[in-house]
Amino acid sequence: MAQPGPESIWLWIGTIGMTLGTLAFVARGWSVKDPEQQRFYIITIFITAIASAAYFAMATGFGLTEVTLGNATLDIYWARYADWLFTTPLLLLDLALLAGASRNTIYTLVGLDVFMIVTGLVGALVTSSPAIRIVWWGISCAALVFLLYFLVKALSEAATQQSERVRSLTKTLRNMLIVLWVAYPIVWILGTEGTIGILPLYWETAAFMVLDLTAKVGFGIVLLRSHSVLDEAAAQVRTAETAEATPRSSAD
Ligand code: RET
Repeated sequence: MAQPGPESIWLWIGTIGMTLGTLAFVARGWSVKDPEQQRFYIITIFITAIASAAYFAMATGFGLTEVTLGNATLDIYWARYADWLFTTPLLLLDLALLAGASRNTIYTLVGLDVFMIVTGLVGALVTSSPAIRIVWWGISCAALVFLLYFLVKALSEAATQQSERVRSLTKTLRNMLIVLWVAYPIVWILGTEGTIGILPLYWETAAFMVLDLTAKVGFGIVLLRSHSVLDEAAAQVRTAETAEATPRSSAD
């Protein structure tokens, strides 16, 4: 098993940050009784709890492997992808539930997301040539572009049924998500995985840690900040569901 180098400082900071985030969300959610609100807490708590375990695994060298490419050896933290595989669909679910998106939208987003992470993992582990790795990166990026397109479309459709406050929260979270998620492939291609070697492993690990903490703990803080907004969102989803379930009158 490969041993983490000096970059482990960032992995420990990530472990602590994710753990504190998890504890804060658990403490805040403990007294929440409304099942619709609990749903957002359950999802968000799992997001940071999974990341906290993944960061601990990376900091202690379990999540690290060496990939040999020609005569170069790359240190690849594969545990990131295990983390993202579960946590990125959960982040999308948080946002989709807030917006009251349809099941088909949720399946599409999660499907594209899983495809994006798995093809990114293949790109990180492939040993045939740097060019092939970059092709996998391109495939993964294409999935991200489709994902963001469907996300923006679904959220703007949902906006018509939302109250002003819920719409503004959805918009803030959507903008955070777009900016942060687009940064990941940039760090990847500039970092160890991209083999171009512009960003050394030490700085790449720091960059991913800041992105992960903002995309998970930061996102969770913004989402769970106001219980009254979450209440409004739940009420809107209930109204939409009732309207869908009510049979049309025979005059239709
Ligand atoms: C990879 C591989 C290269 C191409 C693309 C990628 C996208 C990754 C993303 C990750 C998001 C992670 C989040 C984690 C939360 O803490 C896999 C780096 C497009 C978008 C939000």
